Amino acid sequence: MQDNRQAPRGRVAGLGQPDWHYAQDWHYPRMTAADHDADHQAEHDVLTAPPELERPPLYAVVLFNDDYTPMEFVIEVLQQYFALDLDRATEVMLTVHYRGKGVAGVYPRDIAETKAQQVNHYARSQGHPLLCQIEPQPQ
Ligand code: TYC
Repeated sequence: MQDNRQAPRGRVAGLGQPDWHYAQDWHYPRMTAADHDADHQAEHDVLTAPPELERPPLYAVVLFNDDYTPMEFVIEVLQQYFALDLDRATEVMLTVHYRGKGVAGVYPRDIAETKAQQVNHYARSQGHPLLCQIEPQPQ
């Protein structure tokens, strides 16, 4: 194991002592030979294993059609909350308009829930009935 410890160099701000005065008072506790052995031994004692990571379950954030929310507002929401470009946002909005619902994005549960809540709050704050819900994504 590499030992990167160093004594502080240069003057200590505000105290005005020369280097040697400060340096001679300063030390870490000295490492014994046994400490060194223990350090090296420890490296060999660590068992490593491949990380056991699983992908989180995914949820679709779904928009539902209604007769009142303006198309432009839905497009704005898709761009702002789901980072769709104008063409893709228009496509998704038209899918919702003609087919009744459409997927705005797919995320882990917490993120999907947060986005759906944000969209519903924003729509309500602007006086629109636009509805956004999450649905488990078939894996
Ligand atoms: N049907 C709405 C209209 O004709 C547009 C609309 C699209 C509303 C998508 C909601 O999720 C929606 N103004």
